[in-house]
Formats: sequence, C-alpha cells, structure tokens
Amino acid sequence: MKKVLSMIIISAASILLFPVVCHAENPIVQTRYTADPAPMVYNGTCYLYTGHDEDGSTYYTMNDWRCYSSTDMVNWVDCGSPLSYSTFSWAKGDAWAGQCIPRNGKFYYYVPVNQKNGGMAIGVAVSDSPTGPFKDALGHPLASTGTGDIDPTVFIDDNGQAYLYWGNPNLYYVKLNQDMISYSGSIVKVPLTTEGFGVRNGNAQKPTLYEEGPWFYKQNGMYYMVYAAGGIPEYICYSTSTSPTGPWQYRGKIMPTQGKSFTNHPGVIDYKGNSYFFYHNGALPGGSGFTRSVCVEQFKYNADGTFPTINMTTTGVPAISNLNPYVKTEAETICTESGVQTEKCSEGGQNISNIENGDWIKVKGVNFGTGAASFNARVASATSGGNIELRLDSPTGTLIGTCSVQGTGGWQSWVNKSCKVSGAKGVHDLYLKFTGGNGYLLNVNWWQFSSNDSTGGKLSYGGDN
Ligand code: FUB
Repeated sequence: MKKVLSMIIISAASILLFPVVCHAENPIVQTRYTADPAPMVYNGTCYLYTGHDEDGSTYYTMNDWRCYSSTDMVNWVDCGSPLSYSTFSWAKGDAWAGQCIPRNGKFYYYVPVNQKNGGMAIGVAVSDSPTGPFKDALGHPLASTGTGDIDPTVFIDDNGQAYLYWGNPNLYYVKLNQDMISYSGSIVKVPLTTEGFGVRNGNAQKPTLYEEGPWFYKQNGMYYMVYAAGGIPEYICYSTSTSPTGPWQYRGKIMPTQGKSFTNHPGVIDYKGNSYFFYHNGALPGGSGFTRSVCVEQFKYNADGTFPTINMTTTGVPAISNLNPYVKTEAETICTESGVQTEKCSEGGQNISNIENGDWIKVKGVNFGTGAASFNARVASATSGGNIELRLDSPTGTLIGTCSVQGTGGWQSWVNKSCKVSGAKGVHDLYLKFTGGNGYLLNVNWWQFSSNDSTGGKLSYGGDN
C-alpha cells in the first residue's frame, strides 16, 4: 500500500496556539492493512501476530499472516510473514484470525483456513522461532465441527493443561495434549446462556451477545473470555469464570462500536507491568470493514478485576523505554511513516522499500545521550539513489545530517553508506526523510549511529532500555 500520508491530526486550536504536528500512532502498522491482533510476550519482547487484509479487499481477502515485534510498544519491527494459507496443502484460502503460543522451545500457531474440500477448519503450524517460518504440524486440520470453525484462541493453564477455544456462532473448546498438536476427549460446545454471554435483543437465532473472535486467558486466578459481540456492527464484551471450562458469567462491554470496521477482534496482554488491549478498526486511508488496521490501547483493570471501558484512540500508548541508536536497528523499525513499504530482504528479515521523494519514517523516543557523531546505513538502489535526511522531532525538524546514496546496481545490492552528524543530543523522535529525483530512490536494510564519546555510545546513551 503506497499511502499519500499517514494520518495527521492537526486540531484548529493547535495550529493557532502551538505549531506542532502530531502524527497518530494508531493504527500500529501503516505499511499494509492488518486485522485480528494476537499479541504474545516471549523472552522480554512483545510479538504481535496479525491477519493481513489485501489491498482492495472487498470480502476478507486474506492470504497470509504477519508478525511485528516491539520492546517499547511504540516502535514496531516488521518481522514479515511467518505463515500463509498455502503452507497448509489442504487449504484453498482465507487466512483468518489466529493465535500463536510458545511451549517447550517451540511456537504453535493456531489458525482457521478454508479447506479445499469446503468449509473452515482449524489448523496448527509449528516453528522453532516466534517469527517463523512455520510449517503445517499435521498435514490435515486439527479440529473441525463443520460449523463456523474460525478464530482459535489458545491458553496453557498453571497445571500445564492447554485449552483451545474457537467458533462463530458457536463457542467450542478442546483440551490440547502436551504435544499441542492433538487433543483428548471430544470437542465441547459451550452453552451460550444469557447468564454467561448477555442478551441480544430481537434475534432468535443468536439470543446472546457472543459472536466470534474469543480471546481466552487467566489473570489473578480469574479466567477471562473476551470476544466480539452483537453482530454487525460488532463491539467487544467479556465473560469471566473461576474455571477454564466455565460456567461463564457475562461481565459487560469493554469497547463500544467505533471506527469504520463493522468487525472488531480483541487481544489482551500484560507486558512490562502494563496491560494492553489490541483491536482493529478501519482507520488507515482507504480503510473499511475489509481493509482493517490493528491498534492498541493501554488500560488498568479495576480493583475487582473487571475491565474499564476502553475507547479507540489515534494516539496509541506511551513508550515503555527509549531506543538506543548506537546499536544496529532494522530500518523496518517504525513508529509512524509516510509512503514507505516493507519487503523481504536478501540479507535476512525485511527492508524498507518503494521509497519516493518526501517519504519518511519516524522512530520514536531515540536517546542520543551526550551526542551522535555519525550515521551508517545499509542501503541499495537500482536507480541513481537519493538522500537520507536525518531530522529531529518532525519531517521538517532540525537537520542533523544527510546521507547521500548512489546507485548500487540493484534493489538488493547492499552497501554501507555513512555521513557525519551534529546537533543530536538527548531524547528525540528521529525522522529518516528521503529526498531525491523521480521514482523509487533507495532501499534501507538497517541503520546505526556512532556516538561522539570514546565508549561507542555506552556512556553517551542513557541506557534506559
Ligand atoms: O478476519 C476475518 C474474520 O473477521 C475473523 O476471523 C473474525 O474474527 C473477523 O475479524
């Protein structure tokens, strides 16, 4: 998706009173449409697995899943596509809402796909890495009831018993075996009672609020089932239980219907002492119910463990820590951007691509400490290149250096380029702004500053990561 400009919020009052341009940090991902967030914390990093609405989708055209990671909750690294529906030889499409979980050094990704012989079913893929690649663990579906087998959510209880819940309009569960790719007992259909899942008025077929997109977890001894509710348009409700298999008690609405997407889909985690609520809406340019985008809000549980009301914002969440510019940083580490895309890099991971004159990336909360001396970047260009302007706090902010890039003979022909930097001290939002002639200018794989102290940044950098 080549965007004209990421959402820019400029209130009339702020134009008059403060000449500050504030770029929205929700949606989290702006380089493509994403949906159905499934956050996972592993080894101190927050991974975010998402679905991927294809550009121009008019009915859930979704071919693969995407993965992003962050350690500060504002700058997200694009980890590429860990899994596609085509990984499952028995599937013909519809890479809908899934969830990944770690166990015994492996990662298990539960997803719904449309079977070649018809109907959605739950598959499971496995990998040695949270960012994949994942392989089909079975060569056939893990679970199928024949009715609405979508939106799996997985949780491992303190005693090691794992549960897989899923479904629309029904809610099913199975007890997974230790191997995470088989289950014991039969599939249980959860009774959707009004005590458990609220009351939906005027729909005899669906008398309770539960719709789809369950998110199952435990917090302070309480089991939570958070889910999309109410039909079209959806909102997010939740139920709780003292047991992993119910009975459930309906606890109310968390997020009202807001934004341009008629579906919504929750994902809830605690990370570094904060609680986060992920969801999707249609807030990117061109956004709709079929071209959605994942967002996140920070929240605090009430003292009794109930949820507050959470509203969608464009501001996003506060940073947990600052970014250290004196270590190699993947160029696809993005808070917000304008016009840039990401693609698979021949040197591993992703690189930023399709960069034209005026495009930029913002990396939030970069701590230059006592000062930066130079900037080094891994770049490639099949044309005659362009410039990377390094600016502070806005795309037109203080210029601290310009790295000039010439043609390298190919979009994946990588070379190192460096330039001198001055005037970068303390904490700033860093903008990489790209300038040059017509058409695509250059690609960037990674970048790194060096400091003007003799410790190579160790002293210069505040060290608050
Ligand atoms: O993304 C496709 C479907 O839309 C998901 O499976 C549902 O939860 C809804 O978000």
